[in-house]
Amino acid sequence: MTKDARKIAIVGSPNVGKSVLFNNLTKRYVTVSNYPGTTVEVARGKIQIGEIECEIIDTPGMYSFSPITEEERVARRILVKENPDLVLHVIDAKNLERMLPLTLQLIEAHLSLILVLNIMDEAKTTGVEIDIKLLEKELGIPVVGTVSTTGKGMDVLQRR
Ligand SMILES: Nc1nc2c(ncn2[C@@H]2O[C@H](COP(=O)(O)OP(=O)(O)O)[C@@H](O)[C@H]2O)c(=O)[nH]1
Ligand SMILES: [Mg+2]
Repeated sequence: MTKDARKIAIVGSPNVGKSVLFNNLTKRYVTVSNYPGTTVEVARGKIQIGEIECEIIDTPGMYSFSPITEEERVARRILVKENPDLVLHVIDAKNLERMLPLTLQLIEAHLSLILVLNIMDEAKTTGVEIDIKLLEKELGIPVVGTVSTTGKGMDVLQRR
């Protein structure tokens, strides 16, 4: 996240911990408002990364980059129209295979991406083992493991 990111968007399917991650990363200046012309709420906050103050956006849940629901349309519009410098794709590490297709769609859309494997605590207890280095190599993007409810991995994420 240390590259020249001025605008960061957090994306991913519902219930993967996007909002908990957002609240971890941004402690101040949070505003929640309806996305223009919709009833979908979007939270925006500020985050200080090194010298740079960035805007960070908690987008509505999306399963696919081809939108079906109003939430997905808003999430897509944020990615396409607001040109974030960095996108954090948050997934539930327990459901890696089910969630990777969206990662690939985001890569194909030429978005600058970090894959956040969240809920690593439950993944570990259910015996899921993920080779993060191998995944980074296969995908060609940074991959970080986190437990957003405890803050684990936030330091690593902010250094990427
Ligand atoms: N065990 C565990 N639970 C998590 C983690 N991150 C989020 N959660 C829980 O997952 C649920 C959904 O989180 P939320 O941030 O609302 O998901 P969102 O829909 O992606 O914004 C909440 O009950 C969180 O407490 C994590 O790393 N580990
Ligand atoms: Mg949320």
